[in-house]
Amino acid sequence: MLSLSLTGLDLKNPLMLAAGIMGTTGGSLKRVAEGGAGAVVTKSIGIKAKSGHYNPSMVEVDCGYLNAMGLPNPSYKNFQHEIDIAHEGGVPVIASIFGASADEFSEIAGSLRADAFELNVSCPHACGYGAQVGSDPALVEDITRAVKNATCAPVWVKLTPNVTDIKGIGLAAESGGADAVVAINTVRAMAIDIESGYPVLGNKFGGLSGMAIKPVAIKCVYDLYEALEIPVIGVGGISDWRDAVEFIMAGARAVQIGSAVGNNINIFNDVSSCMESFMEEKEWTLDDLYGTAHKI
Ligand code: RRO
Repeated sequence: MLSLSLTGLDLKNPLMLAAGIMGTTGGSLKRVAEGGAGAVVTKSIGIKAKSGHYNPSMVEVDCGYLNAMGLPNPSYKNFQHEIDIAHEGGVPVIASIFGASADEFSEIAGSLRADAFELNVSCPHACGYGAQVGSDPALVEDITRAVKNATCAPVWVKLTPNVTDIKGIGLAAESGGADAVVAINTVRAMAIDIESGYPVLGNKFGGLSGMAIKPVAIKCVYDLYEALEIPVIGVGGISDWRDAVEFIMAGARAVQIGSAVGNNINIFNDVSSCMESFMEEKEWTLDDLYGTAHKI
């Protein structure tokens, strides 16, 4: 009932693990796959190994989490083995990758074997990477085209909400040949400790995830659905099945869950079984839910 084909991948359900959560080792990705996810996305992987920003790099705030991990990763040169282990979970494994240029992105995509690539042009606190490249439509188009030329796997582009016009960036990804866009990465944010007056995060500022950002993400998905031909994958603050349904009604073909996995590793099984009961009761299919909010 929940199965679908997305950019040529067969998924048993439209629920995926978002990049950045439990995605650095094959063992943790496999564990999430076994907990019912339709696909899993790795932590973002770059050219060189990076240890990330100074701690504290993740803190809980009202209705969410603030992070400035700083793209810690082991380099693509040490990562294929983790993807291969993750595959034992029996669902598609998507490699999230980042780079400073089209050449860096295509070097990684041309070397790793994964079921799809998710291009991270949206991390809000990465000097020379992420949103710094992903706020320029021309660069997004070039990077997407270069990766499409480097791999036969589907290419998804993960967008930042920290721009005036997310549709323009989505259209640039589509022009570059993207098979889908993913919206949204974290929202640029900050917290200050009032005892000391110091910013809480080691990096001073970071990205907000979790329930607080869901309405921001819903609006981005809604706008992208209207502007683009390619599928939109929704992410941002999903914590239960109702949120997943809301994203699909806004125009998401599939959704990703990140922060909420920290509280419940079996959230994918929970969300899919509740979604199925709801759809059975309403006699609705995924296609009936898809984009409903645009039809009124
Ligand atoms: O590693 C991070 O600090 C990070 C990344 Br790559 C991202 O895409 N989004 C985010 O909030 N943090």
